[in-house]
Amino acid sequence: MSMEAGLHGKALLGRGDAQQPKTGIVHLGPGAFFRAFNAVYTQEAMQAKGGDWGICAVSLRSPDIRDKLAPQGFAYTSVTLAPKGAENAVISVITDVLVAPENPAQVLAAMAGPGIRIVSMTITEKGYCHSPATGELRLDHPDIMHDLAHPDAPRSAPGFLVRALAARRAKGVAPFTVLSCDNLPDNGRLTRRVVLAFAQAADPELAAWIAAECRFPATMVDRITPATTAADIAALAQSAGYIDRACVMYEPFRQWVIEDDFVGAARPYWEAGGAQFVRDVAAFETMKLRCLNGTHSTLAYLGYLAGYETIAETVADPAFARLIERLWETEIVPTVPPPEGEDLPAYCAALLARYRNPSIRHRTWQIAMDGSQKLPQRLLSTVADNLRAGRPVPLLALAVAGWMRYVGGMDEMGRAIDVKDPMAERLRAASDSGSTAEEKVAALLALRDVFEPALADDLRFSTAVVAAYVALVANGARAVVAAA
Ligand code: CS2
Repeated sequence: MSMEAGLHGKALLGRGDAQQPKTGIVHLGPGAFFRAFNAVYTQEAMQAKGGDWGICAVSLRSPDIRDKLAPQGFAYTSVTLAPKGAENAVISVITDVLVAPENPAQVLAAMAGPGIRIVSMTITEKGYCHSPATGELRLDHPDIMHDLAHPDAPRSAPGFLVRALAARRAKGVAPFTVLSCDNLPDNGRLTRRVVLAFAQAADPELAAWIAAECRFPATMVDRITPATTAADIAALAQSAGYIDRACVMYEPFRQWVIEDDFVGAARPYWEAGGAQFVRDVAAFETMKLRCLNGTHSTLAYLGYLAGYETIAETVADPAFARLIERLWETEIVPTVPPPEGEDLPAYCAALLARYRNPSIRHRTWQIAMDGSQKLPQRLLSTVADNLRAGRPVPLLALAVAGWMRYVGGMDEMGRAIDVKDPMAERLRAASDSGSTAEEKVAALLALRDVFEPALADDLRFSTAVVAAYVALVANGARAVVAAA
């Protein structure tokens, strides 16, 4: 039976009589994670305490999600894949979806509206247009160069934020809070830095106003949410009896830690869904980026090379489960100061159980995307901390070597890998420029947007990466992981 046949004769989900809330949030990046996380928390907040927190979602790239959500009145189903079975909820907090490339002026007008108090973002690492190794805005980024030259028709998130803030300032309207919900270290401060650098280049007085008036709280976000597939849509049609092309499916676990620093203290009551408001998010972010995302990326590269399609399949192989348990114990947890109320060994044990959830089909290939943007905060800062403390890093070096093999573009069977990364061409060229393992590793370590000089030049690290790379080529990822 084809996927479409399973949908035959079923009606499309609609909003029913769910009342359209007033819009208080513009959200950049309406992907699966936003629909599984921010929107769900916001619906729960409004159910608990009300407030005008409807969300106008903005896609900075494709019309895809708008085209799926609009015929459904912007309602969709969120599906929690709990071990005891799926739980569905219809989420109806989205009031509109705008597609920036179609009409950037409309997006700017929405962001400048006085009813908007928060602009939140899930635009992934590369959406910040920064250099991943340093966290600085790249003024030579093509979208940033474009946006500085064409301020009324931006393409990038920094371009939209700064232009919309300029419009508010000109009208005498208070700024909105900028809420980054991406997996970046100290994401609030990073966002502030990027926005101020852009504003400084455009209009220094505006930059001073933003620095004084705007707020950029840091957040730690966590919920494993694979991309929605045609099979997910068909399964929901089977069980719920309607078609929902914008449904999302995710694990039961969720954690949202937020720095409570909003312009005019205006925000939804996200506590209703369990959000934790704290003074210092950095410790939570470091724990999550290093313990979760660090091992996720490790499993993605090495698991993909070993021929595994999903994370659950990868950790069902005891050699891989042991690898990440040892990685946590010997090279990750020793670098993570425990955040208040968190027990790191228990946190890591719970992570392994989350990875094992068989209902979550999270593809290694999906997590392997954009490694150049992810490695610094997921693996490399952990490496640097260990080296500073005089500890060796054989397993982190293996993870980095796995990434290097992966971005070389050829799997262990000699088949091409579809490497998705904004630096894919440069990575491939660096890998191809060397003929030996040493030369390939050296060429990749020389990429300054990924590796800081102090790390690239540290022989304890580079020799470990070369050794792991040689072993991966000679024996294959499965055997190397089993021997590690
Ligand atoms: C994953 C994350 O795709 C990836 O790179 O590591 O999206 C991960 O699933 C989330 O951060 C979990 O909260």
